[in-house]
Amino acid sequence: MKRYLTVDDIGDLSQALQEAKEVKRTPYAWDTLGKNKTIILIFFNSSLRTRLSTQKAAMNLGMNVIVLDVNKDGWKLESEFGVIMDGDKPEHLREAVPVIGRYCDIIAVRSFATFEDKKADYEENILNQFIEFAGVPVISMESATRHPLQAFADLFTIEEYKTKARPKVVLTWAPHPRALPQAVPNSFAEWMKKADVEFVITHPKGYELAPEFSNGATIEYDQNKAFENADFIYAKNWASYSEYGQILSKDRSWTVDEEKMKLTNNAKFMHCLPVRRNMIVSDEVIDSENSIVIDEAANREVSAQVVIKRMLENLNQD
Ligand code: AN0
Ligand code: CP
Repeated sequence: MKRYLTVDDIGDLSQALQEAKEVKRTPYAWDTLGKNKTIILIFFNSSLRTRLSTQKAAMNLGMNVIVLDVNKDGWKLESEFGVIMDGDKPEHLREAVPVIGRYCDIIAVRSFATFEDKKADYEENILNQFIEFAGVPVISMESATRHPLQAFADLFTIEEYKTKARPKVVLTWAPHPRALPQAVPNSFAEWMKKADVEFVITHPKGYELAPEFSNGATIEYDQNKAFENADFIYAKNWASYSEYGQILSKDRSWTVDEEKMKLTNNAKFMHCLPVRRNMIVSDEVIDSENSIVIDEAANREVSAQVVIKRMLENLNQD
């Protein structure tokens, strides 16, 4: 594996899930695979889970780990081409990325959508410069349009908890005070459409995901109807795609609460975290026995380890 950006990079899903199971059972079975290999985790945005789980996964494989918070350390990095660099950014990605690639064997990067320019976000302007100029494998730790380590962990968690062959999985929009990216729901949709699940997305009008992600999924605008018979409720806020980056609603009737969970088939509650209580989900639901958010977050270590392990196996072959 040379890059990990979308669901296509993982290949066969059942094989990936099998590998995840093995990694979870014996995390230290490959603890010399990464000897004398270095991974850098570069953050343009905040993180708790991604930073810790990816670092832990790399350490399980015996790697050296460097973490760079671009907003605190290093120079501010320019990403536009052809600009006169007379502003606050002293260095361009065009130099910084290949330099980092000389020190490290794998680069993992987090760079959220800016919501300033829909085209630049959906063309993955920053991530693509890493892929083009790094000279080493690149892992997305959430890009402008996708969060593939999260979606892999989510599918693995569903696999662990499902009680029937083809569970009903509902992705529901929920209110939030700030404009959040579409990366998490985009990736979740991308993965669920490939998995053996009945997949339904519910959101208010105006919150349609980009067609490349929503095509093939069932869209149900009535949240109560969507919840009927659900086995998994996956809550997430995102800002509008059509009115790009706008908050069109903060309607708290979309908050996942006990009344709504009663409509389901005793569904498990999932969220990628961080979550705002009593905006996205009520205290009662997230604190209930049906909430699996902590196990879901724990599985981030597993998905990261499968991806890094595959990259190391590939590097060792070269
Ligand atoms: C981010 C998002 O919605 O994309 C990260 C989630 C993993 N969330 C926030 O910024 C609160
Ligand atoms: N779920 C997730 O990616 O969390 P962090 O933003 O804390 O990394």
